[in-house]
Amino acid sequence: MGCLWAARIWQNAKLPEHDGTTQAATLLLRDEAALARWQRLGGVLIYSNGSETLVPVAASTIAHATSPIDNLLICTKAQDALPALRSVAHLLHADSRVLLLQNGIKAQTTIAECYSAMALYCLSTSHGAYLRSDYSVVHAGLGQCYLGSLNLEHPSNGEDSSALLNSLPRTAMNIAWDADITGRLWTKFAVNCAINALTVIYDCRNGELLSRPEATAQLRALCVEIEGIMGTIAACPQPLTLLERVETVLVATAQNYSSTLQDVHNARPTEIAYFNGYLRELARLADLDCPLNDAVLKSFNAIAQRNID
Ligand code: KPL
Repeated sequence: MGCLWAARIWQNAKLPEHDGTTQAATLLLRDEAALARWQRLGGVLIYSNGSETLVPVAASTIAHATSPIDNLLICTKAQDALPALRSVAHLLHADSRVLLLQNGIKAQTTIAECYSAMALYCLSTSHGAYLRSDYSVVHAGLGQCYLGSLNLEHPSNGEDSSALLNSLPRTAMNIAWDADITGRLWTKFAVNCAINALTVIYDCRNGELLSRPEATAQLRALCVEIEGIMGTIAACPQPLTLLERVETVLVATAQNYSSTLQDVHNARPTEIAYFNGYLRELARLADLDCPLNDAVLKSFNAIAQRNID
């Protein structure tokens, strides 16, 4: 996602109709090894609609970055978002904006607590993108993006949302403003809690959760349990017809492998602690039991552990 956004922001800033207020993006990379891989291409290669473009996005390691950051887009996994923000916090200024693109809701909530004085925004996206190789990204499915303010009490919240939208690749990334972005994130979180771990347990494409009777029965029961827990969260839009939403997502993405199953297949860290793990924390806070979610976590962890061993 970081490569896709960097390329689209760079392309947007170069459009003739662009007012020139936005500078092209710089990729902030973890270390010298990541920079060396970027130097082989000298930019981001983007494949979309059957064509391939090398976008000369600049890059720097975080250690060598010195320019103040006006807009910081954090495209890491949920567990890496706070450390990523901390690593560049010295480059932010009073008017900087931080845009968070994480799954779940826990990372965003934690950052909102730690950085309450910062103008924080969240993005929720359904764009399909994957890396073919380092810095070579396929924009596979044109989706939709929603952007909204995370800390509604922050003075920046009075800012014209269209100014922020116009500084982003609004058309290429199909971005719309959402005044209740946290409601949207809670709903997506509930959907991820229902789907992602089960696709790992059944080692299946999303759609198979609806065609395998045992998986469907487990999914249905889990949705009821999740709905009960979500009912205790004031910020979560009510009523949440979770099973219907989940079924709609599973039909629309029937051929896809969930992000968590892709992580497991590629032996990468997953975000399950930020999905079903966080759901368990929420249940505890509300004094609720969540035996089905606990069972899902247990089976998931056994599989993930086997994959690491
Ligand atoms: O968001 C997803 C993910 O894979 O993380 C779902 C909704 C399950 C679609 O694949």
